[in-house]
Amino acid sequence: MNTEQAVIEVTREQHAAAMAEYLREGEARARALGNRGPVRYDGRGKLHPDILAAYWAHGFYVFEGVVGEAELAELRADATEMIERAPVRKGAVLDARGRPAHGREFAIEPYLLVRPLSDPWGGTDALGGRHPHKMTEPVPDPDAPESVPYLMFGMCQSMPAGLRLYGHPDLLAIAEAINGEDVVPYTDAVFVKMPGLGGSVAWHQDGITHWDNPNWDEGIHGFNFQVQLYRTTAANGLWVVPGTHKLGKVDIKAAVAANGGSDLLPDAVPLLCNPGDATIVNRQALHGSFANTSPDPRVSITFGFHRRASVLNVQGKLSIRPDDLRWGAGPAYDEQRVFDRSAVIAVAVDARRRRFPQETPYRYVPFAGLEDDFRFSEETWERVIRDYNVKDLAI
Ligand SMILES: O=C(O)CCC(=O)C(=O)O
Repeated sequence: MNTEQAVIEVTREQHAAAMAEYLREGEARARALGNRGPVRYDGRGKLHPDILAAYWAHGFYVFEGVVGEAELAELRADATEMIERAPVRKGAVLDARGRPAHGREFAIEPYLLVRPLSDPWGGTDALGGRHPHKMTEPVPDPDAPESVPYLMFGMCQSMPAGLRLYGHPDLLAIAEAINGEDVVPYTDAVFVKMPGLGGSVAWHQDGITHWDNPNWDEGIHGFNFQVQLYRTTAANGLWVVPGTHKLGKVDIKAAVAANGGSDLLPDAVPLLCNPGDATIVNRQALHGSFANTSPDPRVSITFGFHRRASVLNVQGKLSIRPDDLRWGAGPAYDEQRVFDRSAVIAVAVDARRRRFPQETPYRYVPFAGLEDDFRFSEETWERVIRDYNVKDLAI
């Protein structure tokens, strides 16, 4: 646990008021960057090079209007159901209404619950110690629950609309443009930031494996999508420090110290989205989010992709399981593991084809010719989807 930082008690209202000017300035910086717009393709049907250039310049991009109304409604319904079926507290088998909590049968616990407005990782050695500074933790209102959902894992098995989103042709085309046509998946998690309750995510860079790799470059740790189910604001949204994906490992403690100990980092910008927008954030970019003392919810469906070369025969150093956030324990990811985890994409593409027959399905090159073995069915759900996240490719 962090022992060095002084703890200053602020109420939810004081926290929101103290952030107001920083939020306004961050919004203005974000709008000036110009790295946002609808998904666009070039004449060959590949992601437009201007978009890629903006992504590599800033380390993130906001794609507007990726998910339509009907799909958004299905995603919201599934996410709401999953939130409501969370165990009432860690280790409980019932939800807040006394019903059986969701997902007790899965190999990986689907929920990470936290104390309202808390920062569970800052200043701890969780997740390879990648969050060295503890964020401000406002005191929750007296009527706040004991714990709230913070992360929900395994959307492809817990949310039918989540599996279909995983096969979205535009999102997979973007993943291919960044990581190559043999792109492989990483993990997924839904970040839940309930109004006045949601916890913070301390400043960090995601990757922990390749910093000393002689072949290190700006894309070696991949990127994460976030698909937003509600409008995101400077107060509840994810913040990124543009360009930091190029810098190697950032000394986060020093950056906060140079900012007078404040976690309101001066150059950061918020990801401002409407419902249905999708962002990409380079996993090497310095990013984080504040306790949600605002009145607006955020539910961000987050899932990442890697270059195949970044994971194949590489030891998985990052443990992202809610009950085991240490690092360094995993075996090297062999061909079979990469194939098995990638098969989720193949099944997702078919699940999506059935729901949205008017779309042109994404053609996932590693499974070309194998489509019939990975049609969406009860059999593939059991073989490929159930407990797929045990095979996540985390680096
Ligand atoms: O959405 C957030 O608040 C945190 C997201 C994050 O840290 C990530 O995607 O790696």
